[in-house]
Amino acid sequence: MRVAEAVGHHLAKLGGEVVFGVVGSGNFHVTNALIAGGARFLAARHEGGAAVMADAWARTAGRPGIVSVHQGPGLTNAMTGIAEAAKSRTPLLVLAAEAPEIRSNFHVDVAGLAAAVGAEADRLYSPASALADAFRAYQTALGRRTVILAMPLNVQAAPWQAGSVPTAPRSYPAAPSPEAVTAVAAVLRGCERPVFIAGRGARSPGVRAVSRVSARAELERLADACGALLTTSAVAKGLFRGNPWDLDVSGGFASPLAAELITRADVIVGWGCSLNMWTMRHGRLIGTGTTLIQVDDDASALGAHRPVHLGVLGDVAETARAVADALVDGREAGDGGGEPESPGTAGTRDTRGYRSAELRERIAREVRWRDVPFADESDGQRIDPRALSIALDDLLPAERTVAVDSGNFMGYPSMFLSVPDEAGFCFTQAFQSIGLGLASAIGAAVARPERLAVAALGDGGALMGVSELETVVRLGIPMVVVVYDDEAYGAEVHHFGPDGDPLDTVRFPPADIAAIGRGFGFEGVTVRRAGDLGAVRGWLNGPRERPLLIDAKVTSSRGSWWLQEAFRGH
Ligand SMILES: Cc1ncc(C[n+]2csc(CCOP(=O)(O)OP(=O)(O)O)c2C)c(N)n1
Ligand SMILES: [Mg+2]
Repeated sequence: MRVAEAVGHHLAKLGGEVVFGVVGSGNFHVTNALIAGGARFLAARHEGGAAVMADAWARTAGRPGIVSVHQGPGLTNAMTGIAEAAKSRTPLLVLAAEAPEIRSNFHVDVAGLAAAVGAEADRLYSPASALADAFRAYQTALGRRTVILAMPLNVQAAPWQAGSVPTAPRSYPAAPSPEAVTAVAAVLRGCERPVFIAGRGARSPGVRAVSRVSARAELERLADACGALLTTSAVAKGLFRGNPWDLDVSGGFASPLAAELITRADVIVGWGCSLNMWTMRHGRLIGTGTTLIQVDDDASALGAHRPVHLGVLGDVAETARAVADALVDGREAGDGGGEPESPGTAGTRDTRGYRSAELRERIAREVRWRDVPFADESDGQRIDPRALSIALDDLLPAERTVAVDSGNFMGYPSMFLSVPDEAGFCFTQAFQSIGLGLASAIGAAVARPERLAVAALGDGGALMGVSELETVVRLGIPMVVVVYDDEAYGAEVHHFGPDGDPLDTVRFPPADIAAIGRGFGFEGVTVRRAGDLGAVRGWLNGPRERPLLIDAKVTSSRGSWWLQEAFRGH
């Protein structure tokens, strides 16, 4: 057996269940061995798409993703997706063939590429060490890292030499210190209007990246014990769906009521949340005099974006559990022993501070963007993106996965479409690249095939990632692709338009994107007014044999309000 085959078999055994990729000679054998070992292989049409699909699959499934690419251009094509995954701390293993000979056309500096985007680099060093090398790389990925494993062609082709194969070390969630638990409990005991902001670390906590369990139950129990309202960063949207105290997303996407309540908080606790400029609107969501606490299992995250009064190093779920124990019966961390309390037994403060009956009703009435009044600017030729999004929210089944590309339009689907839970929202925006939305929807759809995948794209992002339309059709995914088509790089138009700059470089003539979709095998509809959405209803009620592409010609008279936040950032 060649090393390539031994590595593929080994990775399949370690847990490689789905592999996305584009196969060339350098990753042919390793990919086939993964398949022979039981993994499912899904071919993308561009390595950028493959990397994003694997990232989105990992986020949605809550398990590490694998992507397999050819040497040289296979890897460089994948780099944007790898950068997105690395910045998002997605557990992702990139199997990258490598031409080790420096004069080869295919040679690239793999470690240099990895370092450039914040990914980890590892390598199959020799036939004797190859399995241990692959194992180490996989273990690194499990620790919420994106790892590029260079697989030199000569090592891959060598006969495999059986050697000892390490077994996985047991990892434990990081427990917070007893002093930190006492300090957080003391702040929460004394406050009146606490707000919890849950981020990526609450959605798929550190060592639990291998399972789908979020920290929702622990956070809700603690929130009940101290009377906190609940909100999330954009990437964790949906985490508290159904909780009456859920304010949905904090930051640029926050509704007026959510923003008001967050700003009036006397304590904000960020749970596995970086509290960055997006989530905190450059700090403007933090009221003067608000105590800011941050809990994270990564010490370097504490205080990285905002100065915090109290930074706690610890796993989100472990810390929330320990603080709730301390609040409920004065039990302090380390007491251990007793039976764990089930959620809901922590005693509630539904009458204190924020948790009044009036506010509960107000949240139910006002917190969703779609319930915020607006003047519909649809003009018969173009549909207002808010009206479009609300109509789609009504039409699409609740069991959906929404994936959103980047651009001026991005807030409309993010804010106006509800999602069933945190796995129902896939937001690959850490690198702020356009063109990732469609591949994100594919990866998420493969992870949750029972949910209707909805890819929300701008016309720019849609045409940038267009090759993966064929992948949707080939894989038979019954997806809805909705293109918010303003015939422009709207973000740039609204960025520079007010300064009177020429905009010819960022405006485009109309493109019949519905026809482009039909060319790939989609059902394609053009929507200019609400009445045109009947075709969408028809598709939803039909057999959904082909995926649906909606080219929505949207109004674009002004920049979106959340984009103003982005312009402050660069
Ligand atoms: C790969 C990449 N290239 C360029 C940009 C700069 N950029 C940000 S938004 C945007 C326009 C996107 O256009 P579209 O997808 O139509 O969305 P819209 O802004 O029009 O709503 C561009 C070019 C980027 N973020 N990523
Ligand atoms: Mg556009």
